[in-house]
Amino acid sequence: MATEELQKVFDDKIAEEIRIEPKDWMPDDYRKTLIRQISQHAHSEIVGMLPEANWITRAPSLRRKATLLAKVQDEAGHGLYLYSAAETMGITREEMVDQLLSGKAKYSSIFNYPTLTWADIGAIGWLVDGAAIMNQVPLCRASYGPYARAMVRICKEESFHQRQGFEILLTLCKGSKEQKEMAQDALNRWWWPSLMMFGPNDDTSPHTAQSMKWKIKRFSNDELRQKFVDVCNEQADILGITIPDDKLVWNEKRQHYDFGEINWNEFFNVIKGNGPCNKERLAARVSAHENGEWVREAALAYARKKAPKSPSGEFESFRN
Ligand code: FAQ
Repeated sequence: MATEELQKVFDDKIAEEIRIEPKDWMPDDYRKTLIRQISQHAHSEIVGMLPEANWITRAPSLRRKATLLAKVQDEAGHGLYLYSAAETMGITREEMVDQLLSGKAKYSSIFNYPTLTWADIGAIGWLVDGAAIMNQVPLCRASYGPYARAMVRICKEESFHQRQGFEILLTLCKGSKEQKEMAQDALNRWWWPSLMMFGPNDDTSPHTAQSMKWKIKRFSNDELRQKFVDVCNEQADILGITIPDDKLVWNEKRQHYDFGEINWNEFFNVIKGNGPCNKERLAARVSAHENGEWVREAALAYARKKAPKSPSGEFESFRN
């Protein structure tokens, strides 16, 4: 088929809400955009384990420890489904990992902030997973099949994460004066970075318009950010803590909350690599990759040999 005909088949599928699948023809830029977005998303899930993993050994009870451990493990799983979805577009896992470890690839700005207290773990669940859900539920309807399908499970798991975070904060807010202050302090530090997760304003976002035409994105960055602000305000009231924005006010005419200006200098500085923890996060990933060398070698050696029958035999084959 000529390129124009292939393009028409693709355009018709997008118009009729028929999913694009890996073996289908697609424009180069559609492929490029999806590889960029899905791989950045996968890297975010992987780097996103670090701020919370920081609290696994210090969680205040066995129940909290087990829940946090499971949550961090879920994020690793999300990274793996997403790397697999990106691989269906023709990029290899090694290329993506190289892009992350060399500092070339982006990952979400939010994971470059430190987790200073236990309340930060509550704030991450409530706000960061909350923002992730707001952004990712529409991605379950993205036009590219493998990405959309991966998002279904991811969103279900993120919903549990959001609730466990809210419950951590609710417990703190019902506790002592110091615990409530800790929750307020976490909200003060995580609120604005959470709003930045949705990306630049629509008029400065280079990718939104085209991604919406391709039905990868179903809502713009500003639309999703607004929905998030609207729901969080009510949830902060239930917690009894205050969102740190004196411009946050209900606008009867718009039927939405107005809110203050985001510090975009801070955002662009963080995504350029100069946030509070960028260097630490990348160093942790590089070190994990280097320390995992023997696992990759062993897995490869195992895959090259025939699988031995007994579990003890498996270890033998790793050593040989
Ligand atoms: N941080 O034109 P746009 C999670 C970049 S997962 C860093 O608006 P687009 C789960 C953008 O890549 C969180 N960079 O671009 C979890 C582009 O750069 P490029 C991640 C950002 O793609 C919870 C440039 O700015 N979620 O939280 C950010 O149309 C708890 C221009 O931006 C996803 O990845 C940012 N915040 O829209 C894990 C969801 N925002 O490539 C652990 C899927 C923008 O031109 C613990 N992704 N940039 O150099 C998306 O929905 C979109 O990619 C957006 C950006 C909305 C993030």
